[in-house]
Amino acid sequence: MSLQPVNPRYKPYRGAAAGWGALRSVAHFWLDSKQPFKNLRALLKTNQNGGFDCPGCAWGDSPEDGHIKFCENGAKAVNWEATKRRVDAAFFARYSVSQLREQSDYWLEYQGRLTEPMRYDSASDRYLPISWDAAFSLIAEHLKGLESPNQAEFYTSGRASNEAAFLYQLFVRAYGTNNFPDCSNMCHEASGVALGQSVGIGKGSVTFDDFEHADAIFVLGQNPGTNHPRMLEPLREAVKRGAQVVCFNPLKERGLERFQHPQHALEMLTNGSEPLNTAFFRPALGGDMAALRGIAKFLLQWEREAQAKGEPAVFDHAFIAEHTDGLDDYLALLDASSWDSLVAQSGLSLTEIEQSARMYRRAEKVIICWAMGITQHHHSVATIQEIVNLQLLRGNLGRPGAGLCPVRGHSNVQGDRTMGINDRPPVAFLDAMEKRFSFAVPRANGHNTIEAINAMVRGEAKVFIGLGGNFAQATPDSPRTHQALQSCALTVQISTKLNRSHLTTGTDALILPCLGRTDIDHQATGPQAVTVEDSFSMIHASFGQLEPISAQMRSEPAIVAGIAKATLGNHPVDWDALIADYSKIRELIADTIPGFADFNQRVQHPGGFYLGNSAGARTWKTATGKAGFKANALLGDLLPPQVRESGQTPDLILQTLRSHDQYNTTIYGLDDRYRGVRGQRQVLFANEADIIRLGFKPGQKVDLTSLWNDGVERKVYGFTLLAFDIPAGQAAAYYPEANPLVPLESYGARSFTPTSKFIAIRVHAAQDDQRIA
Ligand SMILES: Nc1nc2c(c(=O)[nH]1)N[C@H]1C(S)=C(S)[C@@H](COP(=O)(O)OP(=O)(O)OC[C@H]3O[C@@H](n4cnc5c(=O)[nH]c(N)nc54)[C@H](O)[C@@H]3O)O[C@H]1N2
Ligand SMILES: Nc1nc2c(c(=O)[nH]1)N[C@H]1C(S)=C(S)[C@@H](COP(=O)(O)OP(=O)(O)OC[C@H]3O[C@@H](n4cnc5c(=O)[nH]c(N)nc54)[C@H](O)[C@@H]3O)O[C@H]1N2
Ligand SMILES: [Mo]
Repeated sequence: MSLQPVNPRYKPYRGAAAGWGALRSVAHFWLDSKQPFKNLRALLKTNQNGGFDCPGCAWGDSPEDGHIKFCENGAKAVNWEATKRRVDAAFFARYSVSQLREQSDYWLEYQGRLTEPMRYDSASDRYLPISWDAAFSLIAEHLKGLESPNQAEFYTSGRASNEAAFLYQLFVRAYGTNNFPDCSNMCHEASGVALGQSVGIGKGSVTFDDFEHADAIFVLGQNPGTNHPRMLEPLREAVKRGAQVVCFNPLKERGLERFQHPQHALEMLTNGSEPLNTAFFRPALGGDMAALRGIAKFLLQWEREAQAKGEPAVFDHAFIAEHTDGLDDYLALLDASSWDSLVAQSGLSLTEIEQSARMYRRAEKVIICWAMGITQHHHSVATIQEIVNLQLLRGNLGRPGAGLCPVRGHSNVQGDRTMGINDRPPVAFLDAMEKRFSFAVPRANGHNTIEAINAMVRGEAKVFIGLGGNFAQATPDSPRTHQALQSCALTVQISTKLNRSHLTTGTDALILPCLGRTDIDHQATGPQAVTVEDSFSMIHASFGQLEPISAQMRSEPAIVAGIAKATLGNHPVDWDALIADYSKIRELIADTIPGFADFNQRVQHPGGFYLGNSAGARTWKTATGKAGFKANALLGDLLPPQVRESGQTPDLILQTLRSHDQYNTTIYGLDDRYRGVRGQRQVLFANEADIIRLGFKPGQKVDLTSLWNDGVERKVYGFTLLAFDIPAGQAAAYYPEANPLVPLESYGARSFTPTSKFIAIRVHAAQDDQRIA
């Protein structure tokens, strides 16, 4: 079946992923930035030595090759940030906050860059200019007035550089709390938790080079064509040299279907494209764990057959004996899992599970990649541990061409965690901070995103500071999150662009405009570089290229230092001296964080340096010193008990995902080219048979409610039904429009990640087509 919306109003996309359509789209955003020529120069510096790290995704680049290392969506991210449009005092004088709240997320960000610090004035319902010093004093006054530092929440979004993140955590811990809710809580948290327990490090084990050696690359729950376009290149190269790319995704995402690379001019001219995947399996939402267990069960069956016949083993017994523990319990669990239950829960047929198991077995070296389709479920930690279990059976870990690859989202989300943005910091990290800076580090766990929202709703947390991001829209259960922010005494957003979080104010509220990756960061000793870490644990420098459009914007490290100095004085460091010269911050990082010795020297190496990965080196920093097979029980029923307790049966199970024209809550445009959607985002993708079964017609407007056992009505209005090639019983809608449907209490076991890919919904005829949520 091809990816074609049945409703004729939506023209399906017939071009290949990337290619001409991508270039047309880039050109559009380029011209729209109002400074196309400057931005072209900037674009050519994306991901180059001496240039800046792309503010798009966290995919790494080959340190060696000479390709131009940007993609369509990276170009959009650059043009979006490097606009000449300004959201300044004059802008805020034109609109009250209530008026701005009426605008769409798309409109808000489109207005341009935030250029000067602003403070909310409730009397006039407007933002008014404030000086930086007065803003810092106001924050300090609030923070010092709290009964306990634990009454403040310090959010981080994953664009913050290592330098900004390190200073931020140093300040917050010196102030006295580990309340670090961050975007990772909603993203790859399950990967960190699962891998930490299984293999002793919460990061991927592979490097870029491994993709050149793998015989099979499994891609689970990820849409690289839109979200990690630069990943398509190594996948395509892999297929060319005969490796298998095996996809598990309920949607036949265009980038995975076929692909042409914009920098291969000849192929583009002939409009050639070739199949990218060599197999495509379409599991039930949340069905991957059962599918993976099924693959492992086949391996076990074949292992026993091989033993009986005296044929070569299927398992890597030497690896298992030397490096792992827990095998027996896991094999017992495989025996105890019935084929019927695995087939029913996976949503795949037994033949499909067997096919994927054969492809897995045939490959000597396997990489498994995954993203949000795996991490945003109730049982994500268990699912990722099942990925590890499978890889351990054949020693597919810690050797060239094999390993684990959680493909990260934000460009420095992995680095922020390395720098200590962590609500559950490891003891060794805290010890190192305490030793180096001589203050009593807070030891109790802090709040993650869910806990922070609850604390604010209950009135226990009173100050919210956001280092980037859009907390109001990225989080689940939007009305409750908005209420949480609004019950604060002070909300502070350190941001590049206007978003709904600025309009969801506490009693007092500040907007602090910061430099982005593309901007030149001038400080006392000259322009500064920052550093980031990609999905492959490569650390590299990033230099802004464009003159900032306002002298009033400050860098993130400078803003953090300003807040810190106003709150703590010159304790535990001389904040101003660090801002004058960021290499001094890197010296502190080198002193406290393993792997960063000689940071300032090593980061000068073209392409950066490799932080190392213990699991990749077959060193297991787990409690037992081994890589663990984890025997997690399969969920009896994917439907959470809280949904069953609601007393209603869901019409559909909804996943929320990204369109091609968005970066998280940043909406670049209203099209989703590869899925054939134009000019709208308020849509519900559903199977045509389901649409008819539920008594509707494609194109009809519907309201959606979600099911939970707490009696709260969660509802969004006026979604257009789109007949789509999607498995029966499933639906999809865009994030963040569908976030009001995600119950705050619906989060992953051990990860606390909202279950954004599994929401039980009911579909109603729209009460009023005009009413848009
Ligand atoms: N251009 C662009 N780039 C981005 C982003 C962006 O918004 N725009 N966001 C960045 C961030 S922060 C992140 S985390 C990443 C996100 O990158 P992705 O994880 O690719 O993002 P999603 O759009 O959430 O897509 C999830 C994919 O998983 C599939 N899926 C959903 N549920 C299941 C399931 O149960 N099983 C399986 N097997 N598949 C499932 C969906 O069909 C979809 O293809 O991208 C990063 N890069
Ligand atoms: N329903 C649902 N919800 C989800 C998801 C989902 O798939 N479904 N995905 C989740 C995931 S994976 C993630 S990572 C989170 C994302 O959550 P966030 O990281 O909080 O959200 P973003 O949309 O990336 O933040 C956009 C804002 O960041 C600011 N910004 C941009 N660049 C910079 C910069 O360089 N510095 C600073 N200080 N600010 C900057 C701009 O003001 C912009 O408006 O959302 C999560 N929420
Ligand atoms: Mo993410």
